Amino acid sequence: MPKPIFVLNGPNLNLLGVREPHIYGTTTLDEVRDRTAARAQTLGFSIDFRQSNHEGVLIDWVQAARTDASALVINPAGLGHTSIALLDALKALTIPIVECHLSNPAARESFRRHTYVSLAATGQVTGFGAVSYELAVEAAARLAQGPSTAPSPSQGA
Ligand code: CA2
Repeated sequence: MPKPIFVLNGPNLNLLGVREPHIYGTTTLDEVRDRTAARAQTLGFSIDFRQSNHEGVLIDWVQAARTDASALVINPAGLGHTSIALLDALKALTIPIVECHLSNPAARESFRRHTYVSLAATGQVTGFGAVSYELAVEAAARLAQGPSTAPSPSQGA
């Protein structure tokens, strides 16, 4: 079994499904965790799903991912727009990093259009609600498995 994919969640995401359902939907973070775990399992991975309201705790978990994770999915929430310290921690990783958002920050207020996390991320999945996490973990799993060995069309018979 490969190392787990870390799925880290930033401040206020513990309120998911409880407050502001018009923006973030009615699915709770526990339900997101269960769906994401199920998708990861079909891809041969487990997940380590965590949430904190504290920047330093998230940074400690990012640092732990250096040795303990196959890949990292992170919804940094508001910290994505503000935290250079979180970016610095992410830059120390060599594993794939997928930035994940429930909403589409590019379609919201202008201050959400930039994230520091995107400077370290391999890619982003945004705007699909809870499904963003499933797609992000699928991308992370595929990246962690390395390049496909399937022949490209130009290599065919
Ligand atoms: O769309 C996302 O996933 C965000 O990361 C959510 C952040 C926001 O600051 C980002 O721009 C986009 C906010 C997380 C707060 O989550 C809540 C959930 C329910 C009720 C209140 C807050």
